[in-house]
Amino acid sequence: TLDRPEKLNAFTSAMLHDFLAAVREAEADDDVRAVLLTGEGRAFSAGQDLSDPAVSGDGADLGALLAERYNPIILALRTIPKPVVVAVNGTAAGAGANVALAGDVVLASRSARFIQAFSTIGLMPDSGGTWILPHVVGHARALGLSLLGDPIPAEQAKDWGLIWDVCDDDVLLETAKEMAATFAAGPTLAFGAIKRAIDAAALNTLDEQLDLERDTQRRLGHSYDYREGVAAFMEKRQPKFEGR
Ligand code: T3D
Repeated sequence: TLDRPEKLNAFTSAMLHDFLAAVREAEADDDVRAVLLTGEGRAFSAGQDLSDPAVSGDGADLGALLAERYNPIILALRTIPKPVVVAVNGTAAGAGANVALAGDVVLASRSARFIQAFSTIGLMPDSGGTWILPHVVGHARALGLSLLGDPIPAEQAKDWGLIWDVCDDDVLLETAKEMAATFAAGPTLAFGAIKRAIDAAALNTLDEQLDLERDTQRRLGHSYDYREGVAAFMEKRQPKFEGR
């Protein structure tokens, strides 16, 4: 949980450091089989803390900030081979929006809004924004969102395919927790393979993607969870997946 509600969970350097450490810890711990990311208070995150002299002072090197903090977080969220559920509990602006969009299943409260706030302070979208936006909403909408920097409500984000679903504010967290718990009891190796394949499809040719499916499915075919899934189906019972 991003927990700096009095500043709308704007990212400080320490928060970004801890965030990356937490995702890496979740990846390394075999007992962790799903991740749930949310924010405390009325915002998910207002992005980079603009009051930090390291980013707003003379000679600030924003490239270094991205290289050392944001880019590793985006890559860690995209490559952790476990489902990442994001519960966007309110405003998600700037890097806060793009960190949220790096999740696998993004749920948003009805009152949430997404803002590519970068151009309003003289920047361009970062934290993967210029990659994910054209991929998921297309060229025209990616440019409109990025150039105008206007907030878009959760419902519109869903209609545009930017997020998975919208929930009433009072049930968002419960819904997200249930989803994360369902994932945590699921076939973890298959989930990791699905993430990797869907992401790879953005760059692969059909030939390459078919090869990836062949090789990955071969590996999954030797997993305990596949044997259990088939046995459960044949025995007309619920599978008990173990993530191996
Ligand atoms: O720059 C680099 O280092 C490179 C990396 C960039 C990545 C980025 O994320 S760039 C984009 C940074 N974020 C923004 O530009 C958004 C700035 N915030 C806003 O535009 C507004 O706060 C919101 C639209 C998100 C919400 O507006 P509102 O009216 O609901 O709340 P508020 O009153 O503006 O904010 C509440 C408090 O949070 C306020 O503090 P105060 O006055 O009560 O003490 C405000 O200053 C603080 N806050 C909000 N966003 C940030 C912030 N403080 C520091 N940094 C913020 N980004």
